[in-house]
Amino acid sequence: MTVHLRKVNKGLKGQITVPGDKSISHRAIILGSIALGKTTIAGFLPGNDCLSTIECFKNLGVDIKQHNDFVEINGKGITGLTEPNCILNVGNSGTTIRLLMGVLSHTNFYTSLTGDESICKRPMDRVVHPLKQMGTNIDGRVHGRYAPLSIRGGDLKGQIHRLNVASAQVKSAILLAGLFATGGTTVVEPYQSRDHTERMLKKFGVKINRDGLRISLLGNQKLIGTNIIVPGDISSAAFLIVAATIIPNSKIIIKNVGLNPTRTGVIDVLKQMGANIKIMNYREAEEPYGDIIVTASSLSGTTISGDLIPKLIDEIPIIALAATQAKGKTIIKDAEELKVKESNRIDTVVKQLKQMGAHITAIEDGMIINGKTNLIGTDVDCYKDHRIGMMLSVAALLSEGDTTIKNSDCINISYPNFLKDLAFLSGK
Ligand code: SPQ
Repeated sequence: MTVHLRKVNKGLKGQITVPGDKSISHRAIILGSIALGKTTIAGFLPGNDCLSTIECFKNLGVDIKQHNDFVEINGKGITGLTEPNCILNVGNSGTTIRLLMGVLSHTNFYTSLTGDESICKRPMDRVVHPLKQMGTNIDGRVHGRYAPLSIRGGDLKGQIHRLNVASAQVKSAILLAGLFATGGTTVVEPYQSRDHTERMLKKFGVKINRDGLRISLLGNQKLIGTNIIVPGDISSAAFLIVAATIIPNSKIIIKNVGLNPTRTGVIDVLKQMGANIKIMNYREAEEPYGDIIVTASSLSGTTISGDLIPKLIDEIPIIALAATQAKGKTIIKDAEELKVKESNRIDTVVKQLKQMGAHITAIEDGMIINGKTNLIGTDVDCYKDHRIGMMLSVAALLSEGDTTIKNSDCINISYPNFLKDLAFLSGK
Protein backbone atom coordinates (compact mmCIF):
# COMPACT_ATOMS: atom_id res chain seq x y z
CA MET A 1 0.00 0.00 0.00
CA THR A 2 1.12 3.56 -0.73
CA VAL A 3 -0.13 6.41 1.47
CA HIS A 4 -0.25 10.12 0.69
CA LEU A 5 0.04 12.54 3.61
CA ARG A 6 0.44 16.29 3.93
CA LYS A 7 1.33 18.94 6.47
CA VAL A 8 -1.17 19.55 9.28
CA ASN A 9 -2.03 23.19 9.82
CA LYS A 10 -3.37 22.88 13.36
CA GLY A 11 -1.72 21.08 16.27
CA LEU A 12 -2.66 17.53 17.34
CA LYS A 13 -5.42 17.49 19.95
CA GLY A 14 -7.35 14.89 21.92
CA GLN A 15 -7.27 11.82 24.12
CA ILE A 16 -6.36 8.39 22.79
CA THR A 17 -5.31 4.87 23.78
CA VAL A 18 -2.62 2.97 21.88
CA PRO A 19 -2.86 -0.80 21.24
CA GLY A 20 -1.42 -3.36 23.66
CA ASP A 21 2.30 -3.81 24.16
CA LYS A 22 3.79 -6.10 21.49
CA SER A 23 6.54 -7.59 23.69
CA ILE A 24 4.10 -8.37 26.50
CA SER A 25 1.43 -9.76 24.13
CA HIS A 26 3.94 -12.25 22.62
CA ARG A 27 5.06 -13.41 26.05
CA ALA A 28 1.48 -13.85 27.29
CA ILE A 29 0.73 -16.22 24.36
CA ILE A 30 3.98 -18.15 24.84
CA LEU A 31 3.73 -18.60 28.62
CA GLY A 32 -0.04 -19.23 28.50
CA SER A 33 0.61 -22.02 25.97
CA ILE A 34 3.12 -23.86 28.17
CA ALA A 35 1.22 -23.23 31.42
CA LEU A 36 -1.23 -25.65 32.98
CA GLY A 37 -4.88 -24.56 32.78
CA LYS A 38 -6.58 -21.49 31.46
CA THR A 39 -4.94 -18.13 30.71
CA THR A 40 -6.85 -15.04 29.62
CA ILE A 41 -5.25 -11.98 28.03
CA ALA A 42 -7.01 -8.60 27.94
CA GLY A 43 -5.54 -5.74 25.92
CA PHE A 44 -3.72 -8.15 23.54
CA LEU A 45 -2.20 -6.52 20.44
CA PRO A 46 -3.91 -7.99 17.35
CA GLY A 47 -1.03 -6.85 15.10
CA ASN A 48 0.52 -9.18 12.53
CA ASP A 49 3.56 -10.14 14.67
CA CYS A 50 1.49 -11.31 17.66
CA LEU A 51 -0.99 -13.08 15.34
CA SER A 52 2.02 -15.01 13.96
CA THR A 53 2.85 -16.14 17.52
CA ILE A 54 -0.73 -17.37 18.00
CA GLU A 55 -0.61 -19.27 14.69
CA CYS A 56 2.68 -20.99 15.61
CA PHE A 57 1.33 -22.19 18.97
CA LYS A 58 -1.93 -23.38 17.38
CA ASN A 59 0.24 -25.47 15.04
CA LEU A 60 2.00 -26.86 18.13
CA GLY A 61 -1.35 -28.18 19.35
CA VAL A 62 -2.45 -25.39 21.71
CA ASP A 63 -6.12 -24.38 21.89
CA ILE A 64 -6.16 -20.56 21.52
CA LYS A 65 -9.22 -18.40 20.91
CA GLN A 66 -8.63 -14.77 19.96
CA HIS A 67 -11.22 -12.09 19.40
CA ASN A 68 -9.75 -8.61 18.80
CA ASP A 69 -7.80 -7.77 21.96
CA PHE A 70 -9.09 -10.66 24.09
CA VAL A 71 -7.46 -14.09 24.08
CA GLU A 72 -8.22 -17.33 25.91
CA ILE A 73 -5.67 -20.14 26.01
CA ASN A 74 -6.07 -23.68 27.30
CA GLY A 75 -2.43 -24.31 28.17
CA LYS A 76 -0.74 -27.64 27.42
CA GLY A 77 1.72 -27.64 30.32
CA ILE A 78 5.46 -27.53 29.99
CA THR A 79 5.81 -30.78 28.04
CA GLY A 80 2.46 -30.79 26.24
CA LEU A 81 3.31 -29.23 22.84
CA THR A 82 2.98 -31.60 19.86
CA GLU A 83 4.87 -31.98 16.57
CA PRO A 84 3.55 -29.54 13.96
CA ASN A 85 2.70 -30.98 10.55
CA CYS A 86 3.81 -27.82 8.74
CA ILE A 87 6.70 -25.37 8.78
CA LEU A 88 6.09 -22.74 11.48
CA ASN A 89 6.05 -19.29 9.87
CA VAL A 90 6.84 -16.34 12.15
CA GLY A 91 6.22 -13.73 9.42
CA ASN A 92 8.21 -10.57 10.26
CA SER A 93 8.60 -11.26 13.99
CA GLY A 94 12.07 -11.59 15.53
CA THR A 95 10.57 -12.03 19.00
CA THR A 96 8.45 -15.00 17.85
CA ILE A 97 11.27 -16.93 16.19
CA ARG A 98 13.85 -16.33 18.94
CA LEU A 99 11.58 -17.07 21.91
CA LEU A 100 10.12 -20.12 20.12
CA MET A 101 13.65 -21.52 19.77
CA GLY A 102 13.92 -21.47 23.58
CA VAL A 103 10.52 -23.12 24.07
CA LEU A 104 11.25 -25.86 21.51
CA SER A 105 14.79 -26.55 22.70
CA HIS A 106 13.82 -29.60 24.81
CA THR A 107 11.16 -31.19 22.55
CA ASN A 108 11.56 -34.77 21.33
CA PHE A 109 9.96 -33.90 17.99
CA TYR A 110 11.02 -32.07 14.83
CA THR A 111 10.14 -28.45 14.05
CA SER A 112 11.21 -26.18 11.23
CA LEU A 113 10.89 -22.44 11.57
CA THR A 114 10.99 -19.72 8.95
CA GLY A 115 9.78 -16.17 8.31
CA ASP A 116 9.69 -13.44 5.69
CA GLU A 117 12.62 -12.03 3.70
CA SER A 118 13.67 -9.74 6.58
CA ILE A 119 13.59 -12.54 9.19
CA CYS A 120 15.77 -14.74 6.97
CA LYS A 121 18.45 -11.99 7.03
CA ARG A 122 18.45 -11.41 10.82
CA PRO A 123 21.08 -13.20 12.97
CA MET A 124 19.82 -16.30 14.78
CA ASP A 125 23.22 -17.65 15.92
CA ARG A 126 23.03 -15.44 19.03
CA VAL A 127 20.30 -17.86 20.21
CA VAL A 128 21.42 -21.02 18.36
CA HIS A 129 24.86 -21.09 20.07
CA PRO A 130 23.77 -20.88 23.72
CA LEU A 131 20.95 -23.38 23.12
CA LYS A 132 23.39 -25.81 21.48
CA GLN A 133 25.69 -25.44 24.50
CA MET A 134 22.74 -26.41 26.73
CA GLY A 135 22.24 -29.59 24.66
CA THR A 136 19.63 -28.89 21.98
CA ASN A 137 19.89 -30.04 18.36
CA ILE A 138 19.33 -26.97 16.27
CA ASP A 139 20.62 -25.87 12.89
CA GLY A 140 19.96 -23.33 10.17
CA ARG A 141 21.42 -21.82 7.01
CA VAL A 142 25.10 -20.78 7.11
CA HIS A 143 25.99 -22.99 10.13
CA GLY A 144 22.96 -21.95 12.14
CA ARG A 145 23.29 -18.22 11.53
CA TYR A 146 20.05 -17.69 9.60
CA ALA A 147 16.50 -19.04 9.26
CA PRO A 148 15.05 -21.37 8.04
CA LEU A 149 15.97 -23.26 11.21
CA SER A 150 15.34 -26.85 12.22
CA ILE A 151 15.08 -28.04 15.81
CA ARG A 152 14.95 -31.49 17.33
CA GLY A 153 15.36 -30.80 21.01
CA GLY A 154 17.63 -32.56 23.45
CA ASP A 155 18.29 -33.13 27.16
CA LEU A 156 19.22 -29.69 28.40
CA LYS A 157 21.69 -28.80 31.15
CA GLY A 158 21.52 -25.43 32.90
CA GLN A 159 24.55 -23.16 32.50
CA ILE A 160 25.82 -19.61 33.01
CA HIS A 161 25.58 -17.49 29.83
CA ARG A 162 27.37 -14.14 29.57
CA LEU A 163 25.79 -12.15 26.74
CA ASN A 164 27.78 -9.70 24.66
CA VAL A 165 24.68 -7.86 23.41
CA ALA A 166 21.92 -6.50 25.66
CA SER A 167 19.09 -8.42 23.99
CA ALA A 168 15.81 -9.28 25.68
CA GLN A 169 15.14 -11.87 22.97
CA VAL A 170 18.39 -13.76 23.59
CA LYS A 171 17.94 -13.52 27.38
CA SER A 172 14.32 -14.72 27.13
CA ALA A 173 15.12 -17.64 24.80
CA ILE A 174 17.79 -18.90 27.25
CA LEU A 175 15.54 -18.45 30.30
CA LEU A 176 12.70 -20.30 28.55
CA ALA A 177 15.09 -23.14 27.67
CA GLY A 178 16.24 -23.06 31.32
CA LEU A 179 12.70 -24.02 32.39
CA PHE A 180 13.26 -27.42 30.71
CA ALA A 181 16.91 -27.91 31.83
CA THR A 182 18.44 -29.90 34.65
CA GLY A 183 19.85 -27.57 37.32
CA GLY A 184 20.10 -23.80 37.24
CA THR A 185 20.36 -21.43 34.27
CA THR A 186 21.87 -17.96 34.62
CA VAL A 187 22.04 -15.11 32.13
CA VAL A 188 24.41 -12.18 32.70
CA GLU A 189 23.55 -9.10 30.61
CA PRO A 190 26.04 -6.35 29.66
CA TYR A 191 23.27 -3.74 30.25
CA GLN A 192 19.72 -4.31 31.41
CA SER A 193 17.31 -5.10 28.56
CA ARG A 194 13.50 -5.14 28.82
CA ASP A 195 12.43 -7.48 31.64
CA HIS A 196 8.90 -8.51 30.57
CA THR A 197 9.79 -12.22 30.47
CA GLU A 198 11.08 -12.18 34.05
CA ARG A 199 8.02 -10.27 35.33
CA MET A 200 5.58 -12.53 33.50
CA LEU A 201 7.30 -15.78 34.55
CA LYS A 202 6.73 -14.65 38.17
CA LYS A 203 3.05 -14.03 37.41
CA PHE A 204 2.80 -17.65 36.10
CA GLY A 205 4.29 -18.89 39.40
CA VAL A 206 7.94 -19.40 38.39
CA LYS A 207 10.68 -18.59 40.93
CA ILE A 208 13.23 -16.37 39.20
CA ASN A 209 15.95 -14.26 40.75
CA ARG A 210 17.67 -11.04 39.62
CA ASP A 211 20.90 -9.87 41.22
CA GLY A 212 22.11 -6.77 39.35
CA LEU A 213 22.64 -7.92 35.76
CA ARG A 214 22.42 -11.67 36.63
CA ILE A 215 19.09 -13.47 36.22
CA SER A 216 18.74 -17.08 37.37
CA LEU A 217 16.10 -19.78 37.48
CA LEU A 218 15.92 -23.50 38.22
CA GLY A 219 14.59 -26.01 35.70
CA ASN A 220 11.50 -28.19 36.01
CA GLN A 221 9.20 -25.51 37.39
CA LYS A 222 5.48 -25.58 36.62
CA LEU A 223 3.66 -22.61 35.10
CA ILE A 224 0.07 -22.11 36.20
CA GLY A 225 -2.44 -20.34 33.91
CA THR A 226 -3.37 -16.82 34.96
CA ASN A 227 -5.08 -13.59 33.82
CA ILE A 228 -2.90 -11.02 32.07
CA ILE A 229 -3.75 -7.38 31.39
CA VAL A 230 -1.53 -5.86 28.69
CA PRO A 231 -0.90 -2.09 28.99
CA GLY A 232 -0.60 0.17 25.92
CA ASP A 233 2.68 -0.11 24.03
CA ILE A 234 5.11 2.71 24.87
CA SER A 235 6.94 1.99 21.59
CA SER A 236 3.69 2.79 19.70
CA ALA A 237 2.91 5.75 21.99
CA ALA A 238 6.40 7.14 21.21
CA PHE A 239 5.30 8.11 17.66
CA LEU A 240 2.40 10.16 19.06
CA ILE A 241 4.54 11.64 21.86
CA VAL A 242 7.10 12.92 19.34
CA ALA A 243 4.37 14.09 16.93
CA ALA A 244 2.70 16.16 19.66
CA THR A 245 6.07 17.54 20.79
CA ILE A 246 7.24 18.76 17.38
CA ILE A 247 3.94 19.83 15.75
CA PRO A 248 3.24 23.36 17.08
CA ASN A 249 0.11 23.94 19.21
CA SER A 250 -0.40 20.25 20.04
CA LYS A 251 -1.69 18.83 23.31
CA ILE A 252 -2.64 15.15 23.63
CA ILE A 253 -3.32 12.61 26.37
CA ILE A 254 -2.41 8.94 25.84
CA LYS A 255 -4.19 6.69 28.35
CA ASN A 256 -2.90 3.52 30.05
CA VAL A 257 0.57 3.27 28.55
CA GLY A 258 3.08 0.73 29.91
CA LEU A 259 5.77 2.53 31.94
CA ASN A 260 8.17 -0.32 32.70
CA PRO A 261 11.48 1.47 33.49
CA THR A 262 13.35 -0.82 31.05
CA ARG A 263 11.27 0.76 28.25
CA THR A 264 10.87 4.45 29.19
CA GLY A 265 14.21 5.71 27.78
CA VAL A 266 12.31 7.65 25.09
CA ILE A 267 10.53 9.76 27.73
CA ASP A 268 13.80 10.40 29.62
CA VAL A 269 15.62 11.50 26.45
CA LEU A 270 12.80 13.71 25.12
CA LYS A 271 12.50 15.42 28.52
CA GLN A 272 16.26 15.95 28.53
CA MET A 273 15.84 17.60 25.10
CA GLY A 274 13.20 19.96 26.54
CA ALA A 275 9.92 18.13 25.81
CA ASN A 276 6.88 18.90 27.93
CA ILE A 277 5.75 15.38 28.98
CA LYS A 278 3.84 14.65 32.18
CA ILE A 279 2.80 11.31 33.68
CA MET A 280 -0.55 11.12 35.47
CA ASN A 281 -2.37 8.28 37.24
CA TYR A 282 0.81 6.17 37.56
CA ARG A 283 -0.16 2.69 38.78
CA GLU A 284 2.13 -0.10 39.98
CA ALA A 285 1.16 -3.57 38.73
CA GLU A 286 3.15 -6.52 37.32
CA GLU A 287 3.78 -3.99 34.57
CA PRO A 288 3.48 -0.35 35.73
CA TYR A 289 1.33 1.95 33.58
CA GLY A 290 -0.14 5.47 33.50
CA ASP A 291 -1.39 8.32 31.32
CA ILE A 292 1.00 10.50 29.32
CA ILE A 293 0.24 14.18 28.62
CA VAL A 294 2.28 15.86 25.90
CA THR A 295 2.31 19.55 24.98
CA ALA A 296 4.27 20.93 22.01
CA SER A 297 7.63 22.42 22.93
CA SER A 298 11.01 23.38 21.50
CA LEU A 299 13.86 20.89 21.72
CA SER A 300 17.66 21.01 21.96
CA GLY A 301 20.12 18.37 20.74
CA THR A 302 21.54 15.71 23.06
CA THR A 303 23.78 12.62 23.18
CA ILE A 304 22.26 9.14 23.53
CA SER A 305 24.58 6.21 24.29
CA GLY A 306 25.57 3.33 26.58
CA ASP A 307 23.06 1.70 28.93
CA LEU A 308 20.28 4.03 27.70
CA ILE A 309 20.28 2.38 24.25
CA PRO A 310 18.45 -0.89 25.17
CA LYS A 311 15.78 1.21 26.95
CA LEU A 312 14.88 3.00 23.68
CA ILE A 313 16.30 0.87 20.87
CA ASP A 314 12.98 0.64 18.95
CA GLU A 315 12.32 4.37 19.41
CA ILE A 316 15.55 5.55 17.74
CA PRO A 317 13.87 6.14 14.33
CA ILE A 318 11.31 8.52 15.87
CA ILE A 319 13.90 10.11 18.20
CA ALA A 320 15.98 10.82 15.07
CA LEU A 321 13.00 12.67 13.60
CA ALA A 322 12.62 14.65 16.87
CA ALA A 323 16.33 15.53 16.61
CA THR A 324 15.79 17.09 13.15
CA GLN A 325 13.48 19.56 14.93
CA ALA A 326 15.88 20.22 17.84
CA LYS A 327 18.35 23.11 17.95
CA GLY A 328 21.96 21.91 17.69
CA LYS A 329 23.60 18.52 17.40
CA THR A 330 22.20 15.12 18.47
CA ILE A 331 24.58 12.16 18.60
CA ILE A 332 23.23 8.60 18.80
CA LYS A 333 25.98 6.02 19.38
CA ASP A 334 26.50 2.46 20.75
CA ALA A 335 23.43 1.49 18.70
CA GLU A 336 24.95 -1.01 16.25
CA GLU A 337 22.01 -3.36 16.99
CA LEU A 338 19.90 -1.10 14.75
CA LYS A 339 21.57 -2.79 11.77
CA VAL A 340 19.89 -6.15 12.50
CA LYS A 341 16.27 -5.08 13.01
CA GLU A 342 13.42 -5.38 10.45
CA SER A 343 15.61 -3.18 8.22
CA ASN A 344 19.09 -1.77 8.78
CA ARG A 345 17.62 1.13 10.75
CA ILE A 346 20.80 3.24 10.60
CA ASP A 347 20.68 3.15 6.80
CA THR A 348 16.93 3.46 6.36
CA VAL A 349 16.45 6.33 8.85
CA VAL A 350 19.40 8.31 7.46
CA LYS A 351 18.50 7.73 3.81
CA GLN A 352 14.82 8.63 4.14
CA LEU A 353 15.22 11.64 6.44
CA LYS A 354 18.02 12.97 4.21
CA GLN A 355 15.62 12.72 1.28
CA MET A 356 13.21 14.95 3.23
CA GLY A 357 15.94 17.55 3.74
CA ALA A 358 17.35 16.60 7.17
CA HIS A 359 21.02 17.12 8.04
CA ILE A 360 21.74 13.60 9.19
CA THR A 361 24.81 11.37 8.79
CA ALA A 362 25.29 7.69 9.50
CA ILE A 363 28.17 6.63 11.76
CA GLU A 364 29.32 3.05 12.41
CA ASP A 365 27.17 2.61 15.53
CA GLY A 366 24.47 5.25 15.12
CA MET A 367 23.90 8.67 13.54
CA ILE A 368 24.52 12.39 13.97
CA ILE A 369 21.72 14.89 13.34
CA ASN A 370 22.03 18.68 13.10
CA GLY A 371 18.84 20.69 13.61
CA LYS A 372 16.62 22.46 13.31
CA THR A 373 15.57 21.77 9.70
CA ASN A 374 12.37 22.45 7.76
CA LEU A 375 11.49 19.10 6.18
CA ILE A 376 10.13 18.83 2.64
CA GLY A 377 7.50 16.33 1.51
CA THR A 378 8.65 13.86 -1.16
CA ASP A 379 8.43 10.16 -2.18
CA VAL A 380 9.84 7.90 0.54
CA ASP A 381 10.01 4.16 1.24
CA CYS A 382 9.73 2.45 4.60
CA TYR A 383 11.49 -0.73 3.43
CA LYS A 384 8.67 -2.88 4.87
CA ASP A 385 9.76 -1.78 8.38
CA HIS A 386 6.80 -0.75 10.58
CA ARG A 387 8.83 1.66 12.73
CA ILE A 388 10.24 3.44 9.66
CA GLY A 389 6.71 3.64 8.19
CA MET A 390 5.31 5.30 11.32
CA MET A 391 8.29 7.68 11.66
CA LEU A 392 7.88 8.82 8.03
CA SER A 393 4.12 9.33 8.56
CA VAL A 394 4.83 11.71 11.46
CA ALA A 395 7.54 13.45 9.37
CA ALA A 396 4.94 13.96 6.60
CA LEU A 397 2.61 15.88 8.96
CA LEU A 398 5.38 18.38 9.56
CA SER A 399 6.77 18.70 6.02
CA GLU A 400 6.02 21.31 3.37
CA GLY A 401 4.07 19.76 0.48
CA ASP A 402 2.92 16.18 -0.09
CA THR A 403 4.65 13.00 1.07
CA THR A 404 4.08 9.59 -0.52
CA ILE A 405 5.10 6.56 1.56
CA LYS A 406 5.58 3.21 -0.22
CA ASN A 407 5.06 -0.18 1.47
CA SER A 408 3.21 1.37 4.41
CA ASP A 409 1.06 -1.72 5.14
CA CYS A 410 3.94 -2.97 7.33
CA ILE A 411 2.52 -0.59 9.99
CA ASN A 412 0.03 -3.42 10.72
CA ILE A 413 2.88 -5.31 12.40
CA SER A 414 2.59 -3.32 15.62
CA TYR A 415 -0.08 -0.57 15.29
CA PRO A 416 -2.85 -1.43 12.79
CA ASN A 417 -4.87 1.79 13.42
CA PHE A 418 -1.90 4.15 13.46
CA LEU A 419 -2.88 6.26 10.43
CA LYS A 420 -6.50 6.49 11.64
CA ASP A 421 -5.32 7.58 15.11
CA LEU A 422 -3.04 10.23 13.59
CA ALA A 423 -5.95 11.50 11.46
CA PHE A 424 -8.20 11.60 14.56
CA LEU A 425 -5.65 13.64 16.53
CA SER A 426 -5.19 15.96 13.52
CA GLY A 427 -8.95 16.64 13.57
CA LYS A 428 -9.67 14.84 10.28
O1 SPQ B 1 10.21 -8.80 17.30
P1 SPQ B 1 11.11 -7.93 16.50
O2 SPQ B 1 10.86 -8.11 15.04
O3 SPQ B 1 12.57 -8.14 16.83
O4 SPQ B 1 10.72 -6.42 16.88
C1 SPQ B 1 11.44 -5.24 17.34
C2 SPQ B 1 10.54 -4.01 16.90
O5 SPQ B 1 11.03 -2.97 16.50
O6 SPQ B 1 9.34 -4.15 17.06
C3 SPQ B 1 12.87 -5.12 16.79
F1 SPQ B 1 12.99 -4.95 15.56
O7 SPQ B 1 11.49 -5.17 18.76
C4 SPQ B 1 12.29 -6.03 19.60
C5 SPQ B 1 13.32 -5.19 20.34
O8 SPQ B 1 14.17 -4.50 19.47
C6 SPQ B 1 11.34 -6.69 20.57
C7 SPQ B 1 12.04 -7.28 21.76
C8 SPQ B 1 11.30 -8.21 22.64
O9 SPQ B 1 10.05 -8.21 22.62
O10 SPQ B 1 11.97 -8.94 23.39
C9 SPQ B 1 13.33 -6.93 22.11
C10 SPQ B 1 14.17 -6.05 21.29
O11 SPQ B 1 15.05 -6.84 20.49
P2 SPQ B 1 16.44 -7.42 21.07
O12 SPQ B 1 17.11 -8.04 19.87
O13 SPQ B 1 17.18 -6.23 21.59
O14 SPQ B 1 16.15 -8.41 22.10
